[in-house]
Amino acid sequence: MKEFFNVGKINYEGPKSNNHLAFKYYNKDEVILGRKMSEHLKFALSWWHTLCAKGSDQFGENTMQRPFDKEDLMKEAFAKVDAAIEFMEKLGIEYYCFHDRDLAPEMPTLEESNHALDEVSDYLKKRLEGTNIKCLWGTANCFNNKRYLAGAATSPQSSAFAYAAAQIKKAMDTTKKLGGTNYVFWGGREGYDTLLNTDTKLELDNYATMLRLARDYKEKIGLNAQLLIEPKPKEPTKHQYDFDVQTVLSFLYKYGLEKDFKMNIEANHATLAGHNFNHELNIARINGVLGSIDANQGDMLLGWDTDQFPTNIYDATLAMYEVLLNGGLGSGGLNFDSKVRRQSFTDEDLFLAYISGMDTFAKGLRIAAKLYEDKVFEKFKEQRYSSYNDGIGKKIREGSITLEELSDYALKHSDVKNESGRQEMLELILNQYIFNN
Ligand code: XLS
Ligand code: CA
Ligand code: CA
Repeated sequence: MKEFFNVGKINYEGPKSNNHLAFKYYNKDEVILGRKMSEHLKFALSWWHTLCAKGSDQFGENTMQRPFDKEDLMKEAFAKVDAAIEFMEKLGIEYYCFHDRDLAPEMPTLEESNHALDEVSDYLKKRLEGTNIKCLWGTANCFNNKRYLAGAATSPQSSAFAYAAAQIKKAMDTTKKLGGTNYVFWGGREGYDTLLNTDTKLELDNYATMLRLARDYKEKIGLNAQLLIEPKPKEPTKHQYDFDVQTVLSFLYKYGLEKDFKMNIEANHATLAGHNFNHELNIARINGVLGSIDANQGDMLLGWDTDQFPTNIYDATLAMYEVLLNGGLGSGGLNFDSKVRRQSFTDEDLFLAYISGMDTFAKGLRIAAKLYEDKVFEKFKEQRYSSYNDGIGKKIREGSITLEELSDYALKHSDVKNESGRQEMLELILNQYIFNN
């Protein structure tokens, strides 16, 4: 088969290498904390940003021409399958994620769109036989078409709700066919811009109904995949309903869906919500819903979701630290929901971006593993909260205390002895681990 990319296989050459087209930290078979790096870091290619993004933005046209571009959109869809496999094999990426409409184009009717998706996914399935490439997750694009201008599951139009349901059904069938281990719900346009025209109660009830229907359908067809919700606070709507992990959690509990969904945490969405990436991972972890990661980063000077390849070593370290504390990501992985910048229009830029992102997380894993082994922060926290280990503290921890008892205690012990939180020391230690590992 003819090659699309004029770049060879990307190998691990170690930290001293000056070859940009080589890994410095990602050494897939190297064992860290008893598992191969490739098992800790199940990197996934995003079909949309990698194969479909062409560099256009709100102000300008496409800047990228790809070797698989074709006049005929179906021919292009098949060529993208071949190009994606070549790209993943060259980089040693073992997973991919897709929206229904990235795999195959939207056609004039739903029936034709379904048929197109069947054809391309059949081809993808066949082409993947004998490779070690797998589907991390599938999803439905229920936000692009103008029928979804006011949302899909939260649209004021019941026919839009029904159309979205049909797309989700088909995307779940396709995910099952491709052996996907997760299925994602990103809120798309599930939110609103003004309360003057919005019935939030009905919209949220309907959103829960859609999720319930999807959960039931998953059971019915035996789709063996974790359902994931991807929180995001704003964009495209001003108020997205899935604001952050805590908001989504209370929504799931309210509607009795908390056992059925975990979360796909995106770094850039965390910061848009005014949180750190590791805050969102942490809150998901302690609530048992850390499912998968969208490994990108934003630009703090821009107020929108820039979906850049991750290069921030602090974020990657602290993210991998949470992943290690979580005991891994189970069926989840690290999806590069990332696109090259508009001015980086060559195919080589695409390779460099992935290498850089994979190396950033590999280095983050290496540092996090050391922190984890040495229990640096955990030991400090243990000491910091030790007043809850016995006496009155133990009773508080166990919830076996009354306000009267606490009042009696405080009357006798009014001398609260605080200890330094030692933030500067901990940051200094974190830096030492980053510098030395
Ligand atoms: C957009 C989302 C999207 C989801 C999949 O902000 O991150 O890419 O991951 O629909
Ligand atoms: Ca995003
Ligand atoms: Ca994403």
